[in-house]
Amino acid sequence: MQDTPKSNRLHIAIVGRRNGGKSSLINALTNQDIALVSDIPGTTTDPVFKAMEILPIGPCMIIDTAGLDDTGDLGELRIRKTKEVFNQTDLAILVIDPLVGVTASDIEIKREIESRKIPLVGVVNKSDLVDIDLGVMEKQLGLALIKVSAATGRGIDDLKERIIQEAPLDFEEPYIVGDLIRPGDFCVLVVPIDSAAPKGRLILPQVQTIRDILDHAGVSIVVRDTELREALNKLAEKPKIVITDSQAFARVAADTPDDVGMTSFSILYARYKGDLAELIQGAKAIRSLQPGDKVLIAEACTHHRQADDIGKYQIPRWLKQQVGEGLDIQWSSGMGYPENLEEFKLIIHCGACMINRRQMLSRIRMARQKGVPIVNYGVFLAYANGILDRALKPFPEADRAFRE
Ligand SMILES: Nc1nc2c(ncn2[C@@H]2O[C@H](COP(=O)(O)OP(=O)(O)OP(=O)(O)O)[C@@H](O)[C@H]2O)c(=O)[nH]1
Ligand code: SF4
Ligand SMILES: [Mg+2]
Repeated sequence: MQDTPKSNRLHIAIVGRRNGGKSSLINALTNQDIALVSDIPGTTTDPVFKAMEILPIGPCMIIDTAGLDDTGDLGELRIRKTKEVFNQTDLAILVIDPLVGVTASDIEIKREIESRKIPLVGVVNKSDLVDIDLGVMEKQLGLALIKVSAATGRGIDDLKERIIQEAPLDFEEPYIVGDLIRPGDFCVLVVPIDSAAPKGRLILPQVQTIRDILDHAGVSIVVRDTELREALNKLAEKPKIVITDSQAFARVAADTPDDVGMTSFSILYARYKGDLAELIQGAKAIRSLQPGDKVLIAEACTHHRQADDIGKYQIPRWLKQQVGEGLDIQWSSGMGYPENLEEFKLIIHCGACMINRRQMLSRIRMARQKGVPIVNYGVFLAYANGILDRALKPFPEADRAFRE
């Protein structure tokens, strides 16, 4: 698995004949005009990858593909490229064009997908144009089909429902750090033992990260920030990654050589629990905050507050330094958000250690629905310390989202 880093996003490939409405279906699924549509067969010529959130499925990578009935040498090349896409497909949607019916190329591609054990959802598109006898087509293809219309939106909710049912289970359980390391790699975990550290134990994100490193045959070296430099000097081999508590970010960044990957537990958790690329958008929104704006600091549980609690004191202090006194900061804790979410200019969410990924994704989704950018503590602190740039290097997709 170490050779095929797995993204948190569900990779959905849309395949089928030319002109069947594959690109139109992507636009219908995402409610956006992102894929190029035209009535000329062969409009999409190469696989096109788009990272996006499909409500209510969550973060996905949609892969638009060229039609599989393409002719000539160029056609063959396109078909080969489309088949290569299957190497990174978690789920495929086969689009049947009822104006043409089920064809040999539909049957061939269905067999190809099944032989690769990729979950497959079949749809008959353009149901607004013709009367479709689903039973006959299902028999010809040997696959259950859903009637949809990319043009009118009919059946799109059924399709989403089916995608959720068919999505592989491990989509729910991405790695913490296991996809970034190879067996034997050294991972240095920096855990400051200060007044904020609980007595006699490590906290859950630290423990789970160690477990994930063990599961992937990596080597964990756990040190305080004060011993980091010495530990790095003594190691015979450069570590693959240094993972630090957010609070020690600046010091750890200074002690870690530039060519060693470095990130924080909170950023690993933003990725593990939610959608890092989406939380990066929230970090960017910090820049445009103005006096008078409302900011929500949302925590997923009602934990005991420390003397210099991040949510209660540290983040508000930093915001006030940057934006001035007039910022209207409000807090929420526990399972819900306030009713008036749309009034906020930014939501700053905790690390979500007490809730699962689906719950955190749904909180991100709610924020998005209300048009409010959301960031979490880890991403926020990295941004505030001016080292988000560095902490995102191990994650190319999020890094791109930050720089765009
Ligand atoms: N009436 C109707 N037209 C549709 C529907 N879906 C797609 N079309 C039309 O069918 C044509 C082809 O749509 P595309 O989405 O470009 O099809 P495609 O499968 O991506 O085609 P290629 O990229 O050429 O392989 C366009 O003219 C669309 O407007 C639908 O549900 N109903
Ligand atoms: S990170 Fe969130 S869920 Fe975890 S203890 Fe803090 S407030 Fe609770
Ligand atoms: Mg197309």
